Amino acid sequence: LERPEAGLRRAKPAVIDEVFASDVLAGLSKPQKELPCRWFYDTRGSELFEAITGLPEYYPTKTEAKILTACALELSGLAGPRVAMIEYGAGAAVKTRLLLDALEAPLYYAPVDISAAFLRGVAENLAREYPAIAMRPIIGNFLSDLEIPTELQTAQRRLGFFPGSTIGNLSDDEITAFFRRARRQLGEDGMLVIGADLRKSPDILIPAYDDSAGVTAAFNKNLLARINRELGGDFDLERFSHKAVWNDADSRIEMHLVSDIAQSITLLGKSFDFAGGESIHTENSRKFSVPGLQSLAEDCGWRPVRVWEDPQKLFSVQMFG
Ligand code: AVJ
Repeated sequence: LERPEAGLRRAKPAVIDEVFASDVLAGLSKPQKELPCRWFYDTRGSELFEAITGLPEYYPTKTEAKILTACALELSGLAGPRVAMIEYGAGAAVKTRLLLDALEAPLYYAPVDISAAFLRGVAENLAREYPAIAMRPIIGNFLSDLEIPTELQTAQRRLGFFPGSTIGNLSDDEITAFFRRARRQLGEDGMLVIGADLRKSPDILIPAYDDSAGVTAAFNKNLLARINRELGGDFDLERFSHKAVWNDADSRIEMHLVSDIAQSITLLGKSFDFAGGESIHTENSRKFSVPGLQSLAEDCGWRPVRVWEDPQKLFSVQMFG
């Protein structure tokens, strides 16, 4: 993908991503301004997320890895030999290896991602480490219909893997659409393993999304920096503040960027007004109860097979069949 030069600050870049532009213009035009969280992950955003996963306050990544380490052999026994593993929103390299190491003679690994370049890197690295597993990267959005290579049907079973609580970014409608598609793609005897964050005290949740080193704040604000870089915006990052709030009714952490003062910003020839204290809603990170996620899955033709949790019940790995 072509990326405009960082040096063209405040000037309209020569190359713009039309989808990004229309998402930003639409989101900033809503009464509650919002930006889709999938735009967090440019190069800088991906680096910042990587840094978040190592923060002492951010429990999800570490906890999920511990659970997967502990449950891998049992999971492998339930999945059986010679599976094709399909990873949705691929790139969780550490977790992928935990499963590939535990599975009995897996035949295929098929990571799904929108970035062809990223997928090439993932497949090349893993091919070296796992010469016996055929790599079949699938370019596409896991939220839309994907072509699953028919070759994968020759495996004993298809095993879907959706780690990292990415499911927490989705609405109920998106989750049920995902479950229904996954059922079609993985087949009636397919299985699905999902990493889902659990409901817990805001005393644990808030610091996880508003860390003392300010990395999550930088991650959130990078979205404005990206708009400046790629869409020629003039957001003053000093005049917006990161905020993480627990929305108990909807069982989710919300991230916002709050305008410290009344101000106007311009991008792509349009101007947007902010009242002092007005926010842009940038992310929902849902926290599930085990029965809550199970009932969504059951509505879409999946049966709960097994749930693994850490002793503190911070995070869950849930298997469906
Ligand atoms: C990558 C979506 C799982 O919701 O915890 C981390 C993203 N946002 N800190 C999450 C995120 C702020 C993360 N997910």
